[in-house]
Amino acid sequence: MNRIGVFGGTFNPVHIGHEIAAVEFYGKFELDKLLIIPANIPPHKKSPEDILPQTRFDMCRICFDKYKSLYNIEASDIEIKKDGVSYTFNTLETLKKIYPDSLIYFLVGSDMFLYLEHWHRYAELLEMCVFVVACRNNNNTDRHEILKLRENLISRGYQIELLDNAAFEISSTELRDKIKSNNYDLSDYLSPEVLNYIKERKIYVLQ
Ligand code: DND
Repeated sequence: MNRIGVFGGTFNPVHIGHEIAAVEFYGKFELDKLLIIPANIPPHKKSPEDILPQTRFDMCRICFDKYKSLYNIEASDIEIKKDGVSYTFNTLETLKKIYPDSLIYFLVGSDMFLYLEHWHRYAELLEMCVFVVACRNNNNTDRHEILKLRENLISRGYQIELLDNAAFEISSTELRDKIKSNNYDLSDYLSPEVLNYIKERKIYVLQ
């Protein structure tokens, strides 16, 4: 059975924490394909009105294009092509039609995993894919909460895996704030392609 990985996000912007987690995910779960899927409108956040979905998609595309010769990873426009809110349930339903004989692995950061019970059609979602949890920080309280929730879900028959990645503590919000204050010393956090794209188009800069 093929293994299709999915990594969904707002990716506003996509950063090195996302990139490292995605590549580790691909390798550890021996994926046949990994789709990076930026949301059109994320269900749980205020819509990033100033940044077009197409712009967030373009940043993902240029970020992950460099892996093409090595891995089967690509940015997918499946959510941004649809109007409205991008519920993961709907996306997985569509992917299950496109890849009927595949097992879907969905990568989430620890913050999103702990929020999972608030996701649209949460119980059904848990039956549609294997959730894989990536650490976002080295906080032991978070880790304890993740293990507790994982144990609970596994005892109810669901499949939850841990990426066991080395945490890379950065968030898109922090990066946007740095750019807004004209701090472009971000080569430790953004891949060069994405940083150039942001600089050239003056994205996130207060006008
Ligand atoms: P975010 O906007 O939180 O992603 O969205 C994550 C995914 O969850 C999207 O596909 C949403 O559509 C889906 N979701 C959320 C809530 C409700 C529902 C669906 C629903 O259907 O009802 P970000 O752009 O902030 O980050 C992308 C992913 O990367 C997230 O899972 C985040 O936790 C993770 N992440 C990191 N992982 C490892 N190291 C780091 C990370 N920073 C973010 N440094």
